[in-house]
Amino acid sequence: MSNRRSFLKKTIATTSLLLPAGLIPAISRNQVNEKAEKFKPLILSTWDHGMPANDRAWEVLMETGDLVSAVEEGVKVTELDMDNLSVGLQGLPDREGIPTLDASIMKGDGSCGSVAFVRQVRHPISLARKVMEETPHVMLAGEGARQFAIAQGFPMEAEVLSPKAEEAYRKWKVESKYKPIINIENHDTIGMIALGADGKLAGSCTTSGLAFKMHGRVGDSPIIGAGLYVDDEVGAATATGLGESIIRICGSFLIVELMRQGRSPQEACEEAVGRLIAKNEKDIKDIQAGFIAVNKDGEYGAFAVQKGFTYARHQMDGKDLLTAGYKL
Ligand code: SD4
Repeated sequence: MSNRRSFLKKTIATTSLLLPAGLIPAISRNQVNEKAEKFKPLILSTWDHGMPANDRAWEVLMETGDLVSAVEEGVKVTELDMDNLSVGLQGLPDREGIPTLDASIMKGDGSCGSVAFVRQVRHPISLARKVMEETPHVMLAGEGARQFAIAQGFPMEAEVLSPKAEEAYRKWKVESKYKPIINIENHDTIGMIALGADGKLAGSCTTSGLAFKMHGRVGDSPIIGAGLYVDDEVGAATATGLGESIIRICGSFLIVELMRQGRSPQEACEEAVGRLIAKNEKDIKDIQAGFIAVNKDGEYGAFAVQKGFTYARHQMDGKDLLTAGYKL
């Protein structure tokens, strides 16, 4: 048996506090169609910080019915969270000591916008939305993205490290290994995907990227198809973890395409993780990468290379924090 297949046979740890165990993956397509209404709206986000982000997104969705504003405002909570060292300007800097941010936003009709390697912008997700709505482009990077932010009236923040980032950077500099850190503790990007009551989808993703990365390094999060992909006809997916490994398999696009071919979100996430493992076998022990996905019927799923991947769900019947991943 191939490594990947034997790997796939290992136990999947998936828990749900509110839905009967196994309900979502076990449900047939027709049953889902009948029950779809019950599952909408649905908001999913990566990691524990997905809980407060989902709360805010839910609030915005209930107040305005605007899915794009919901996924933007939701992840803005994380961009401001001083305890999060992987998102926002308080995140861990690159090896020159400069925080640089990546973000993307996408609607199910194919509209999308992203910013990469951007400095001094408190809310890169809002800048990504401006790229989507105010320019003929999809992606702006570096100084051009910053200039666009200034032109759009975004305040420029001073480039001062947050106290936690400063301390971590000082410690890292003692050895300053010229190798991006890819260990499994160092990932906290927020990716959020949402299914509206009208069956439309949207998603957002924002990160400060890998800690102590090379200056100019861009991860998966701002790359449409890698860190985020949304298609109203099928579903949505987003990623967290080592961006290089996710880009290599066009992770989020792959998951949406697998769902288009009939896989459930859970099956699609597992297949994507299997492919990621196959393409990154040499370093896989040190890599964490995880995906969450939803289809337009309101089924959802998640999977990760390593254990310890959490994601947050918010629906009419309540909210919970779930876990997914191999038991390694
Ligand atoms: C990146 N995917 O830049 C991001 C990092 C990440 O939690 O997910 N951190 O590679």
